Parts: sequence; structure tokens; C-alpha cells
Amino acid sequence: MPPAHLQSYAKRAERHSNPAAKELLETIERKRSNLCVSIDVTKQADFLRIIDIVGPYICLVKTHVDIIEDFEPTVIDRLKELSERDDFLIFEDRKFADIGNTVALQYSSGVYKIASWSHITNAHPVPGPSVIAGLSSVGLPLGRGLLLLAEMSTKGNLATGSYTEQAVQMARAHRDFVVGFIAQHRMDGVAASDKGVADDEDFLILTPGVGLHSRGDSMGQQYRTPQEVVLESGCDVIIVGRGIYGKGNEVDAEYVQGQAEIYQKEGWAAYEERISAAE
Ligand code: S5P
Repeated sequence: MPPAHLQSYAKRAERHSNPAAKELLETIERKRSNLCVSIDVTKQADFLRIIDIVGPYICLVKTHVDIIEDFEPTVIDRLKELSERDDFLIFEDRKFADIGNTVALQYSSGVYKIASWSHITNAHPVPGPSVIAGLSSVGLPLGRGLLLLAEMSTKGNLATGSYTEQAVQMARAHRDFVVGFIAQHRMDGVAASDKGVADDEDFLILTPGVGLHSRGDSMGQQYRTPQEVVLESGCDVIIVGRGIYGKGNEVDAEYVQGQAEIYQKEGWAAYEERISAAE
């Protein structure tokens, strides 16, 4: 059997048992989109407007709900409506990083009640397996999935080498709930001598730091193109933020729609080229 990243999303969906991972792969295939739009804006009207525009082009929307300064619970109701209308999943990029008991409460409770609406969330592996135990106690019964941050896109980040290896080993020990990684490359060969490696290992790789028109920002972000990320590094989903919604204060609907279309096409073309290599 070829390695997972040389197989189609549809084939891979058949083998995943975590409901969030399965649904994400099925959605990618159905919509021919491996594009996740990341929306870091501060007003609920802009947040919902951008999602309303990009919905048809994406498989997943990535949120940071705590950035929205006029947040009300109705934002989540509308987000869920849009996710059903346009057929995409929701990923709250919460980057949990505390002891199990605390993250379980942060995930289930508080103002946002993330577990009740976000199909996928993520965590830093820094606390060790405790963070997975806490989050899975809430998320697994709800059919949610978790991504571990095995690598980061920023200059000088510390998620490299043995830290990345240990993140992968932690994920292998919790494959029911940990469905993949936020990373810059596939993790297949990482810690390959680990006893936990399964023959059918297929972690999803979701990759931020994607842009076509810029190589970075003034705060250490680094961008690569969809071609570099999907074809050369074997990643599964491109996460694009400012490359799609721009940097201005106003939402320019035409621009946003045009960019979403371009990134969807680029991401899909890179995937088709990748799997054609295996045929
Ligand atoms: O390593 C990372 C991990 C994440 S989740 N680098 C990142 O940039 N992110 C997130 O991706 C970040 O929090 C932001 O929401 C998004 C990138 O946004 P952009 O505007 O630079 O595309």
C-alpha cells in the first residue's frame, strides 16, 4: 500500500474511525477543497461576513473566538448555520496547554463551550499526555478530534527535533482522539523506531503559514506556497488567513471571494499532482 499521503482523500476517509477526521476527509473530497480559512478579526460582523463569502470554497474554518470583542453566543449559532449551509467543519484554534483537569474545563465550559460546536481543536504537547487525557475526556464522547502542534510556522520556534518526535509519539499512543498535527511536513518518518508506529498510520497534517504573495510578516510569521506545502511537504490541508481576507479594516467581498477561489484551486492542483505520482 502506498503511504497515506499518496492515496486519495476518499480512500483515506474509509480507514479513519474518528468521526471528525472521517468527516473532514469526506468533505475535502466532496468539495474538492483542502483549504481551511483562518479568521482572526475582532468584530463579529466581519467574522461572519468573511465566512459567508468563503464558505463554498473551504473544507474547514479555523477560528479564534476569543479575539472577537463583541462576542455573543449567537455568533456560534450563525457559525453553525453557515457550516451546515456550505458544508464545512469548524476548528477552534485554542492551543490548549495546561494540565488535564484545567484543559477539560476550558474545553467544555466558560463563555465559549468550545467542545459543543468545534469539530476539531488543538493542543500544545508541552504538558505531556495529561493534556490529551483531559481533552479526550470531554471531546471523545462528542466525536471530536484533536491536533497536536508538532511544529510551528514562526521563526525561531522551539517545536523542533526531539520535541516534535515526542509529540508524534504522544499522538501514536492516543490515535482514537489525536487525528493529526499542526505541522509543516508529514510526520510519517518521525521517531520511526517507536514501537507505537502502526502499519496504517495516517495522521492528518494541517499547515498554517501559507501565502502566495508574501514570504512573511513583521512578527516572525513565515509563508510557503500551497505547492510547497501540499506537493513538496506532503501536507493535507492548507490554512490561509490574511492571504485571503487581506489586511485592511474593511471586508472587500470581491477580493476575499477571488482569493478563496485561487487558494482552493492551487491547493487542489498540488494534491492532484501529488497523488498522480503514485498512479
Ligand atoms: O505554527 C502555527 C500554528 C498556527 S495554528 N502558525 C500559525 O500561524 N498558526 C495560526 O494560523 C495562527 O494562529 C493564525 O491564526 C493562522 C495564520 O494566519 P495568517 O494570517 O498568517 O495566514
